[in-house]
Amino acid sequence: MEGTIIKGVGGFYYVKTAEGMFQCKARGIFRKENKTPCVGDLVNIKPLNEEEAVITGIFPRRNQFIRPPVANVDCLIITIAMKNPEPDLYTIDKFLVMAEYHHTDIGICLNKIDLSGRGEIDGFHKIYDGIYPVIGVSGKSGEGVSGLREFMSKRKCAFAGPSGVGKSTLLNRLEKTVVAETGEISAKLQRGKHTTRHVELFELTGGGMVFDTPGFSSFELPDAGEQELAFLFPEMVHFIGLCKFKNCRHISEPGCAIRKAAEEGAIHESRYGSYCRQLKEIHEMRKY
Ligand SMILES: Nc1nc2c(ncn2[C@@H]2O[C@H](COP(=O)(O)OP(=O)(O)O)[C@@H](O)[C@H]2O)c(=O)[nH]1
Ligand SMILES: [Mg+2]
Ligand SMILES: [Zn+2]
Repeated sequence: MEGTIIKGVGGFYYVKTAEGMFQCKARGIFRKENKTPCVGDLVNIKPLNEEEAVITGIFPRRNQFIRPPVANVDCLIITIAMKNPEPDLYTIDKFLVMAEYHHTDIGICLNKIDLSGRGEIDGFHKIYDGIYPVIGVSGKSGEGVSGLREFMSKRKCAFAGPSGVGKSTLLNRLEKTVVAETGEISAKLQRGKHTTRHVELFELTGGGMVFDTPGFSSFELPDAGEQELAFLFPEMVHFIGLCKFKNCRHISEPGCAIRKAAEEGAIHESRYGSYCRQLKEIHEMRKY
């Protein structure tokens, strides 16, 4: 029987199947093979009775994250707030690179549109339209949430983004059975409190599933080489082969097609700026 691991607690895995939920132990051999079942895994189970089963196999994963420990994320929804906290383009682009690195589908969710004007929202569309879907919502008023729900249907999604942008609030809006705590932003620190501690996968009423996690980090720079970074910016990919030098890093090399595209506006300057800054960070990190 096949199912999906939706929760792991105290050595037990909760596996949702067409026949209902099973509380499972993992087959002993996994430990020997250094395999650990993970929330999001598609697994084979062998029922012992109507409620208990043994996980006998783990299907190959689309991707796997260490922090939070989840697998098979189909789509990462990079969430930012229009205000409070102020959006930071470099942080957004780092989350996007992290998502690309894990081969997920990607959407950008602009939350708290109740706090901003049309002009600010359009500014994000100017940068990201044609690269990623941009969905404006208000977790507070509910505006745009039906569009978000539609975007999330048919796949396993997770929200990623800085604290305080409203990820838990949106989770609560989407599905009544999800009970993520929302934290008021601490006035002093201007960042949300960490309130979600476990990892769990919930079904959405409109189809699809959503991971509730303590949060994804944008800080783990991909352990990609400097040459690979441009491949994680989709709008740069088709220029890469056009550079004069094969090992071009797209900074100051003569005949660089990417820098030229940025100068001509075919690649947005803020995206090219994020690329250069992240390349530098990777370079600095590799020095040690
Ligand atoms: N004005 C406004 N506030 C929001 C919205 N969504 C969330 N908030 C508030 O932002 C704060 C942080 O939300 P939370 O969901 O805990 O953020 P998280 O850290 O990303 O999970 C809370 O005080 C929410 O009430 C929104 O759409 N508009
Ligand atoms: Mg939260
Ligand atoms: Zn180049």
